[in-house]
This record gives sequence, C-alpha cells and structure tokens, in this order.
Amino acid sequence: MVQKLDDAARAALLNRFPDWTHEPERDAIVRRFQFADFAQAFGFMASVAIIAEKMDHHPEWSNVYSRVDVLLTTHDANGLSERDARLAEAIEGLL
Ligand code: H2B
Repeated sequence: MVQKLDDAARAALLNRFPDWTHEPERDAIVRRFQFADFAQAFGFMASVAIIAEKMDHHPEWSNVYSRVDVLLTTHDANGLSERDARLAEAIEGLL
C-alpha cells in the first residue's frame, strides 16, 4: 500500500505546480494541456507514456485533437501520493 500525502504535503504539491488543480472527489490533480495540433498533443502523450511506464505510475487522461486532459492520482493509495508528485514533475519537465 502506498502512503497518501498528508494535508501539508498536498498543499506543498499544489503550491509547487500552480497549473494543476486539486480535484477533491478523487483526491487527484488535473491539468489541461493545449497544443497547436494533434501531432504535438500525441507527441506529448508518447513522451509521458514512456516516463509513466518507467515509473510504473500511469495517468488517467483523454485527448481530443490538440487537447490533452491529464488526471494524476494513485489507485493503490486511493488518493495523491509522492508518485503523483514525481510524475507531475516529470511531465512539467517535458514542456
Ligand atoms: N498508476 C497509478 N496512477 N496508480 C497506481 O496505483 C498504479 C499505477 N499502480 N500504475 C501500478 C501501475 C500497479 O498497478 C502496478 C501493478 O505496479
């Protein structure tokens, strides 16, 4: 079982990544990425997929043409964990 972030750690995460929003129903963070076109959006998804597979931590996401909606949470913790912080950091690093 993975440890859920405590309130202070959750607040620190949101503070660190201001473009991400907390979704309390899921205890998740979400962000919408808008690209110029589908090729850019899908390229981003391919890069994230490689990182996610390496981390063994995977986003919930959807894509419509040039837009990608990403939700991060840890299923094994039933909420946010340090794994989401690490994946968010890696995604931010791609931009
Ligand atoms: N991704 C996410 N977002 N949460 C998890 O709890 C999770 C995962 N668990 N990817 C991993 C895979 C687990 O199912 C495997 C067996 O390690």
